[in-house]
Amino acid sequence: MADAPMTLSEHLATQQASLSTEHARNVAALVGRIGRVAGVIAQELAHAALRDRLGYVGGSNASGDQVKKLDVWGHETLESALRETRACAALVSEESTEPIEMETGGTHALVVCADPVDGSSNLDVNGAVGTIFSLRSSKGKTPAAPQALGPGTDQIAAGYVMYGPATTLVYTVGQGTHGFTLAHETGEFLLTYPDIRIPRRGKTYGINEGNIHSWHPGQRPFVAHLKTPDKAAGRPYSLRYSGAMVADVHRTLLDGGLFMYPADWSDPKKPKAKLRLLYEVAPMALIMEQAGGRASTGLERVLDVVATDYHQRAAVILGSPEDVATADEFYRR
Ligand code: AFP
Repeated sequence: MADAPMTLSEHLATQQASLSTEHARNVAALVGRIGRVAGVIAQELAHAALRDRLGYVGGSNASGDQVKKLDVWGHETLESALRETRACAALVSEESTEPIEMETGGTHALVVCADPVDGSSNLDVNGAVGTIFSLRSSKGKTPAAPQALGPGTDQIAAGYVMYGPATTLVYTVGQGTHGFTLAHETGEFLLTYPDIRIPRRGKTYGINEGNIHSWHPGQRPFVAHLKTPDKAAGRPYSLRYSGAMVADVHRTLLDGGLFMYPADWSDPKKPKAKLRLLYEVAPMALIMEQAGGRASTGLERVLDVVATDYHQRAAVILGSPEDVATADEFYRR
């Protein structure tokens, strides 16, 4: 009889070697709690239409986006769960303009950067959505949130939850990238994708082509290259785009290829990106690199980008290493 798959908490215990003891305990507490919150969010999403949870609350968030009821509910649910662990020193959330400092149980508590409900434009159309999180050291400082500002290489752990036909949690603490599936009957996440390795090249690309006129001069010819038939090179690639970064990154991680959200270069002196660095782009870059992939802005490695603002935006081209390398070549031309 095959062994029962490892649970998330059992797996977290195997990932401790690369972490200091205190950090290890807090990472396990926070990732474990985020896993339990994900089970609650999955339930709520499945019944949202029945519980009048769809639609907008009115007003906008830190990034000027209109806010959905589930955005606020997701943020509040995550915030109270993290507070209970006493392992979270501060929460930087897409749904809160200012970081939220928290009481902790020790000096090695962590700063959590999170997008509680990513892809909220998919909520009312029953499309895939997700939760994205990143853990950084508070360095024992108060206030703790400013310690989250810095390069993506400072991340101690990162992960996401995808709410699709199944609920999947993927995370890394710098020892590879691993995926779990929620067993709804027990509420446990079970290891179903150990040590994910992204294919060196893919067959699909994800990008909002509606923005083609504002792309960097290297981006347009690169996408044209992906569409140009070349049997030997496995081209043309097919376009796959869901509108939720978590769903597009998850497909890319398992199947290879690319997910891209380039900056708006209408004014080359001031390129404007859309996705948020601390709780979207940097965590996905760490997950991708730990699976053998790459993540670039087109001009530099994402993990080298230094965050100086909590809701800072950054361009991203991530996925199969050979495909991202080709994109960088087009940007350098
Ligand atoms: P929302 O959470 O506001 O729906 O934004 C989703 C997102 O941040 C990311 O998940 C998507 O990849 C991207 O924005 C979609 O943006 P476009 O609608 O401009 O394609």
